[in-house]
Amino acid sequence: MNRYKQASLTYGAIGVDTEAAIKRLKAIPISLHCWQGDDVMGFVSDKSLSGGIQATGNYMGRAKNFEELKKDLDVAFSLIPGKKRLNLHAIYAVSDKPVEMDKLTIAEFKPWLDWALPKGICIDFNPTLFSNPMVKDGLTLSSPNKETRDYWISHVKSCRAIAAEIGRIQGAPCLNNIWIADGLKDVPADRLTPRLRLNESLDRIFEVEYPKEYLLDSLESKVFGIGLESYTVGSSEFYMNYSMKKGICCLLDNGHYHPNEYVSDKIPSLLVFFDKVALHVTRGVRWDSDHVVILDDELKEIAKEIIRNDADKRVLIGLDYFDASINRISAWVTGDRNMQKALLFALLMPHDKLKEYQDKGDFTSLMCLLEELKIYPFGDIWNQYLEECGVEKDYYSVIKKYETEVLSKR
Ligand code: RNT
Ligand code: ZN
Repeated sequence: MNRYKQASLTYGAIGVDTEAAIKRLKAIPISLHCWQGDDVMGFVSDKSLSGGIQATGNYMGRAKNFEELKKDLDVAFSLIPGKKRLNLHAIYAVSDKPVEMDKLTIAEFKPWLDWALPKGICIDFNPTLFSNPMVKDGLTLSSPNKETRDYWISHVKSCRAIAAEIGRIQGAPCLNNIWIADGLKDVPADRLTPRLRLNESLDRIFEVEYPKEYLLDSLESKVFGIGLESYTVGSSEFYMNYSMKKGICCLLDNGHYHPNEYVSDKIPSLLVFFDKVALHVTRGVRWDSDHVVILDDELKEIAKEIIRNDADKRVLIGLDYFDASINRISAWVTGDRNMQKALLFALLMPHDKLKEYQDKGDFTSLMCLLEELKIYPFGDIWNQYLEECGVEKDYYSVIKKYETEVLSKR
C-alpha cells in the first residue's frame, strides 16, 4: 500500500476524511504579497523604505522593475500549490511617466490585470502611505497639516476607485487594505486629536460607496513601528470601532500586537461581530520583524480558527513579510506553503470530537488526542496534495537553478 493510502486509513480511523480535506484546501485562496520580491521598494521612486517598517539583508537578485518582478512571481507561483491571489501595493504602479500618488488610476494597474487574470489569479490592493516625502513628521491622514491630510485622502480615494475597478474587471471582490504608520517616537502631548483627525479623514475617504461585489475595505492596526515606538494613531481599538461604525473589515497582522497577544484568539472574537476578517500572516521575532512564515504553533492555531469555525470564506488570508537576507522567491514559496500546511493540519483534525470533549469537560481525553495528532502522518497527506496540484515537492533546486541563471546576473 502506498504511503498516502496508509496515512488516509490512519486518519480515517479517527473519522477524518483526507480526500475531503485536500479538496477543501484547494479552494482556499492565499493572497501572495508582491512586496517580498523587491524589499517593498516599488516602481515609483528610488527612495528607501521608511515609515515604521524595515527590510534587512542584501541577498542577490532583487527585482527592480515590473518585468523582473513578474518573472520572479511566475517562478514562485509555479511552485506554490492551491488557489492563488496576488496582493499589490500602489507603489507597484506601471507607467512610463512619473507617477503622482494622489492621482493614480486603473491604467497603471491594467498591466498587472492583463498578466494575472489569464492565470486565474485575482488581485488585492493597498494604498501606500509610507516611503514618501509627503509623509510629514511621520504623519499622513492624522497630520495637523490640512494639505498633508488632503493629499493622502486623495491617494486613498484613488486607490479605492482602482480596487473597485479591479474587482469589477476580475468579477470578484478586491480587498483594499489601509495601513498607515502615523505615530510618534516619544511621549505624546496629545493622543486624542490625531485620532479625531484620522476619524475625519477616513470619513471623507469612505464617503464614496462601491458595491461589495467589487470592493472590500479593511483597516490594519499596529502597536508600534520603528522610530514610532511611543504612539500609534491607528491602534487596534481605534480601527475595531471604526470598522464596526462603517461596516468594513479589520485586518489583523500577527506582527502588530504585544508578543503575548495572539491573533488566533482574536479571530473568533471578531467572527462574532463581523462578517469578514482579513489577515496579514507574518512572523514577528521579538517584534514586528516580518520574518518568513514558518510552520510554528501560532500559525497552526490561526489555521484552526479558520477551519473549525467554517470560516474559509470569511477569513481573507494574505501574507505579509519581507526578508532580504535569503532568496526572495524561496521566501515566497516557503511562507505560502507553510500557510497551506497549517490549513491542512487543521483540516486533518476531528474537530467535532475535540469540541465534544471540551463541552463534556473531558479535558484529559482532549489533551491526549491533541498531542497524539501532532505525530499523525501529516506529511504523507501533504505530499499527496502537492502531487494532485502538479507541484514539485523539492522547490529549492528549481529556485537555485533560476538563481544561477537569472538572479545572479542582475
Ligand atoms: C506594516 C504593515 C503593512 C506592510 C505592508 C507593506 O507593519 O504590516 O501591512 O507590511 O503594507
Ligand atoms: Zn501587514
